[in-house]
Amino acid sequence: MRAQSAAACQAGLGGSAQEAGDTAADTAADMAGNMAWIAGGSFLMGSDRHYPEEAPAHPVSVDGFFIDIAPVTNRDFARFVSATGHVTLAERPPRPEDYPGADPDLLVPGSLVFAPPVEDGGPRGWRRWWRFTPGADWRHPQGPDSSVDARMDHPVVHVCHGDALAYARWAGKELPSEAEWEFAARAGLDGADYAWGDELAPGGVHRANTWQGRFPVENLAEDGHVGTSPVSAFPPNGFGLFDMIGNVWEWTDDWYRPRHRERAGKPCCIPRNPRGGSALESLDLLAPGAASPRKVLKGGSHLCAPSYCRRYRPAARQPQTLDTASAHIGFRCVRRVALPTRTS
Ligand SMILES: [Ca+2]
Repeated sequence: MRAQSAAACQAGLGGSAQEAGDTAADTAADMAGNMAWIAGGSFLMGSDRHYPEEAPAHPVSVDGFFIDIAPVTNRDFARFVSATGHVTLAERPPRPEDYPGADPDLLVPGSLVFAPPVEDGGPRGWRRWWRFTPGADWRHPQGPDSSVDARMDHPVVHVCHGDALAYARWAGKELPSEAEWEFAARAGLDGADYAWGDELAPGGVHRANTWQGRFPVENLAEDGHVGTSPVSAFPPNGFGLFDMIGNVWEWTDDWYRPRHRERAGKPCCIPRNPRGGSALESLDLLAPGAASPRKVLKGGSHLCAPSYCRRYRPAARQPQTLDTASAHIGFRCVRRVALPTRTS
């Protein structure tokens, strides 16, 4: 994936106190207008009906939290970059010492861009359609000759986990846990396959930006969008949240583990605010090269197709190394608040 280390990515973290102060007023505005309050509750997390990494479905509970009503857009991210001077991982040259043995020609700033193969040989792995593209970054999502001028309301992409975390800290927010994200996406439809019910396109109407046609060679765009879409292009879910499903995958701050934990045997023992696995558990020891810890992505993207990757569902999840940026990964933020408890 991205030819740079997680350590290098993380080195870009952490807005200064001044940065945080600069955004206080904006953050207050976000709290009022661009975030939604999700009252806490219990729900069935995961699914036993789809991919094995989603199992077992198990009850958990989460406390209430605020969440962005839409993914962070290019307009939002531009404001962050303007205020902080943040340089994303994709814009920085990788350090050779982080990638011993790497082809020097690949140690240049860039990111992964989707490049559909011409021939239909059937899906045989992501390297067939993802291309490391020098000069691709959040301002140039398709490569150096592209721009976001006409995409300011689209979700920002080509952001690694550290870039997302830096934005969240600047905004006085955090990245969601997987449980928070999934609870918000389900919007009370406990156990449903989709964020809007049990039918992918009820009445033939698409409810999210996904892929129609034979992936990866035929993109029929029956939902109206070939690539990413404006974050308000599709109806919100029952909690008023846009784009929880499709358009771009979203970073969470939970370490990936290949299965959920087993169901609690008693109602008393339902996990409250669960937080995924550990960095060690998240390693893919079968991957070529050095193993790198991975966080959970949620929501699927415009590249998820019924014929290839049915991950346009709240329960779906995917691991991603911290230093990976690509044309279909973005994020949104949460804000956790401690509410007073009744003492009388
Ligand atoms: Ca589409």
